Amino acid sequence: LQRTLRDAQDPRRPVLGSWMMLPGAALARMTAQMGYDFVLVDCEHGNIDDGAMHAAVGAVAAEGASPVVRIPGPDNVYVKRALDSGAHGILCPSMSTAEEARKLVSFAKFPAPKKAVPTTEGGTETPSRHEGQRLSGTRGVGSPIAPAVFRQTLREYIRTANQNTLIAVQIETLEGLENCEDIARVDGIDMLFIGPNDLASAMGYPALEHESIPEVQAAVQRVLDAAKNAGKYAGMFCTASDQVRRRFEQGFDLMNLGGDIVALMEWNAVQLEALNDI
Ligand code: 3PY
Repeated sequence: LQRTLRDAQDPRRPVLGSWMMLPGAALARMTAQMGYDFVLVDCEHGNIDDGAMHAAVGAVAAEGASPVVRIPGPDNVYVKRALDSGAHGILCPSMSTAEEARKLVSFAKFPAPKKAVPTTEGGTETPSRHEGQRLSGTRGVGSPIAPAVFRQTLREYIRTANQNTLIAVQIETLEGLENCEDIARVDGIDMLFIGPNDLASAMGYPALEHESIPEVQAAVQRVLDAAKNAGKYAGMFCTASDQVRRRFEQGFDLMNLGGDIVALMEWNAVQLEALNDI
């Protein structure tokens, strides 16, 4: 079952992850060992600071799963810290416009080299040998940590990271919904990921009731269609296996199956309830 995001492209089954909101390398390692394709390290709403993010990313990758960091917002510093920790991908909350999405891509991609460089054999190496050529941005070079997480040399990492790291953006605001087709078409945006609780809130409904509200479900379908029409992946926040099954059948590619807090709270609630009579 265990695969990383990079090779998890079998359309017959969803790409599955777990949502990590609590800090700890041991927790990250144990979650990855469950057989998930990815572990989402939540630095937006989770209790995960920069050091804990580094620890979680390293532990998840060491187990052969993909660490994906949800950054707090579309800020260059957050993108840099997450990718430099070795994240295989980033998830950016509340993406609102195509312009903002283009900036995010630029923060996340190394500049593609344009000029040939002399080689030791006396020839020149042309930029076309650089795999990251198609996408280009302003990401600074420097972290030795990300290459180590990818088990690459720094040179290999710089050549391949633009292609190998996934950029997912959350559609969960009214502006984002209105612009989701344009956002999906931005080169370098790989996935639209729905935050259904925030989307329902933004539409004027109670967040947790999103599953039963037709208008929210129509918006979910619109975002899914926007992603698919642009040839991009679609992801959905889920808290249970039946939701994952339904969303996969609807056409979503990637889902989380709850996460640490959901597991902790639900297991305790069920077990405590079972003892209510004594
Ligand atoms: C949402 O449901 O709004 C999310 O962003 C998941 O945390």
